[in-house]
Formats: sequence, C-alpha cells, structure tokens
Amino acid sequence: MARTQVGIIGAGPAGLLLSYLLHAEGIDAVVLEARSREYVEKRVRAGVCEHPTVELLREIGVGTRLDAEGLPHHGFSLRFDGRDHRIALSELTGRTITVYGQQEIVKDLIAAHEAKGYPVEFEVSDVELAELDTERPRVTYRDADGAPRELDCDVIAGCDGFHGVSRPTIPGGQVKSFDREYPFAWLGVLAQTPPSDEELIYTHHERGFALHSMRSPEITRLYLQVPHDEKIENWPDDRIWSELSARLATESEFSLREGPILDKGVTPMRSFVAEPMQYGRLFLAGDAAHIVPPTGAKGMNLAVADVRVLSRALVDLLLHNRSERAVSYSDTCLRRVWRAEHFSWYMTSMLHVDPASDEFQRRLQLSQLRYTASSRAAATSLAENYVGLPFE
Ligand code: RFL
Ligand code: PHB
Repeated sequence: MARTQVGIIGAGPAGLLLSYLLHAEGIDAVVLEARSREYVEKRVRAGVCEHPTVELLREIGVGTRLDAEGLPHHGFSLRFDGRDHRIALSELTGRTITVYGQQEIVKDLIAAHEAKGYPVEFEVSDVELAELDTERPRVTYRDADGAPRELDCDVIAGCDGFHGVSRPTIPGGQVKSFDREYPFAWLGVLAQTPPSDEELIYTHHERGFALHSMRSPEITRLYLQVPHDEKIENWPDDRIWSELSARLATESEFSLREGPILDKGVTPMRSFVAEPMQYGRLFLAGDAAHIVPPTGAKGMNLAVADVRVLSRALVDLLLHNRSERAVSYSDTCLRRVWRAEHFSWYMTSMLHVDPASDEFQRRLQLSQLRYTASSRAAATSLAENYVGLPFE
C-alpha cells in the first residue's frame, strides 16, 4: 500500500493548485484524476480570473504565461435597450480582471508539477474513499493499466467537481444541500475569429441573454441562453450566428465577427451549496462543494479561494499539529461562497429572460439594469463583487 499525506481526488484547478501549494510547504500529496491529461488540458470552461486569483498564481510562480498571454480588462459592458452601458471596473474599484482560459491554468499547473516531479496520476478508475472518520483515511482505485491500488493518507481532499465521488461518500444526514435550478442553460461556442469588441459584453435581450467574451486576439468565446433541456443538435452553426447577431444587435454600428466554430456545448445552470464542506478527514473544495451559474464568472475563482484556505489549514494540522484552521475550514470558505452565490444569482436573474416571468417581473428587471448602469453606487457594488473581494 502506498502512503501520502494528502490524497487529492481530481486534477481540475482546485486539485492541482492545492497539490502545488502543499508541496511548496513540504507536504506530500498525490493527485488522482479520472480523465486523461489531454482531456483535462482541452476542456473549455472558465475564462475570467479575479484579481485575487491572478495575484495568488503569480505569488507561487505559475503566473508567467498568464502575465504574457492573459488579457487584462478594465471594464465590461452591460448591453440592453439596444446600447452599451460600461461598468468601469478599474475606475470604480482600482482593480482589473484577467481573461485567461481555465484550461491554460490547468496546463500551467500540470507543467509545474511535471517540472518539480510532483505526482499526478491520470486515467484512474473505481475511486473509492474509506475510513473518513479516522486519522488514516484511505483511497482505493485502479491505475491507468487497471491494476488495483491503495493510498493511505492523513487527509483526503475531494476536488472532483460536482459529479465526483467525494461528496456522495459522506454518510447520509451529515451534509445539507441548498440548491436552485434555473429554467435555462448556456450554449457556449469557441470561434476562430477575432473578438468583435475589446471588452466582454453581457447582453439582456427580449430573445434571451447573450455573452461576448474571448480567449485571445484571434479567438472569440460566445454564449447564448437556451432552454434548460436544449439539445446541441438543434443548433447548427448558422442558427448560432444568426441568434447571436439578433441578440447582440445595437442601435449603432456593432457587427459580430463570424468564423469557424471550434467547440460547442450546452451547460445547464444551477446554484448549489453543500454544508459543511468537511466530514472527518475529508475536505471538499471547488465544484465538489458548490456550484454557481456562470453569469458572475465565479466558479473557478471560488475553487482557488477554497484551496488557499485549505492549504493553510493543512499546514497547521499536518506540520504543527494545530487543528483550529481545519476545524473552521468550512465556515471560513462558506462566507465567500455565499457571497458569490448571491452575486451569481443576482447577475443571472438580472440578465436572463425567465420563460415563466410576467410583464411586472420584466419591468423590474429593466429597472434594475437601468439603475445599475446609471448609479455609481450600484455599479461599484457590482464591480467590487466582479473583480473579487479580497481573501480573508
Ligand atoms: P473541475 O474543474 O470540475 O475538476 C474536477 C476534476 O475531477 C475529476 N473527477 C475525478 N477524478 C477522479 N475520480 C473521480 N471519481 C472523479 N470525478 C471527477 C474531473 O475529471 C475533473 O478533472 O472542478 P474544480 O477544480 O473545482 O474547478 C471548478 C471550475 O472548473 C468551475 O467552477 C468553472 O469552470 C466554472 N466556470 C467559470 N468559473 C469562473 O471562475 N469564471 C468563469 O468565467 C467561468 N465560466 C464556468 C464558466 C463553467 C462553465 N461550464 C462548462 C460548467 C463557463 C462555463 C460554460
Ligand atoms: C468566458 O469567457 O468563458 C466567460 C466570461 C464571463 C462569464 C462566464 C464565462 O461570466
């Protein structure tokens, strides 16, 4: 049986960053990932890094490519009533966000593991967690060749996303879940064409929400609100472009640049929180513990914030035999989590068209948008949440 201090399930941003932070403090960790390296490096997901996320990646020395290729943004647009209303992030908060693909961060972290010889095992299967309520929790799994393995740990970190095994392993009644489903999903496309504007555009239109984002000066990322059970087959490329053009149209001369679609997919939207984020020696982090709808661009940033708190708690616990931070891990994280839950719900409700809403609700929504765009106080509140509140 192999032995490590921290067994980490999942090589997404949460698992990889936690592993890197722990190794930097002299704590042993092994990351176990169900998918292949190629798969996790190609998975198109988040694009917006909050200011605190960027600072942390820089501090630990994995920010070189992010600094070279990431796109700093000083503001974004709320587009409604057929025109743009700019939220001037840096003027309102003194901070910026950086557009840099999640899979680029994942690539950088995997390369950093490789360079230092920190272990990441890809293509593992049948992962099971045991003895969570003892000081010797255990992971059993099959390695990439199908051979049975056992990993004896001091602590297990469940960083395996919303559909992982960690959270469901916790015995019934020990965690309480809170959730909201939304009656819509996002159809996301990655297109080989320069962005149509330098900034992100969050659009509220009677046909539904649309978002213009990007990955580089050559690659555009776009999203459309679609019904929650929508099939991607219903969206041939020409329908995607005509719907995007209709929703993004303005009174002035905005024109959408089209190009070959490199990737497309539908993501359902939900809000979800599991409390507490810990059971015995199992700590949950990132999407394994909570989900936000992507409208606030918070999911990956919350995963980063969680593992920052967790790495400090584990340094105290495993190197200094002090358990205070481990005991308060869940409470510390949940304060930031619920702030992000509220912000993401607010952005989602303000910008999407709820098929069940009536004229009254639609008028309220427009009033909220107009107020946010015209009041410095309201815009500042939005902006300070968007760029990311300081770590505790
Ligand atoms: P991940 O990235 O899902 O990683 C979990 C990993 O665990 C593996 N796994 C297992 N491994 C071993 N055994 C098992 N049994 C396993 N089960 C699962 C999985 O293969 C995977 O590699 O979770 P993590 O690390 O918590 O990171 C969370 C983020 O990925 C997520 O919150 C963001 O992508 C959300 N998100 C956004 N977040 C932002 O901060 N800014 C954004 O702009 C933003 N945009 C988005 C988004 C998510 C989106 N989708 C597709 C859900 C836009 C979209 C469209
Ligand atoms: C993205 O670029 O993928 C993106 C940007 C902003 C969001 C969500 C996703 O709110």
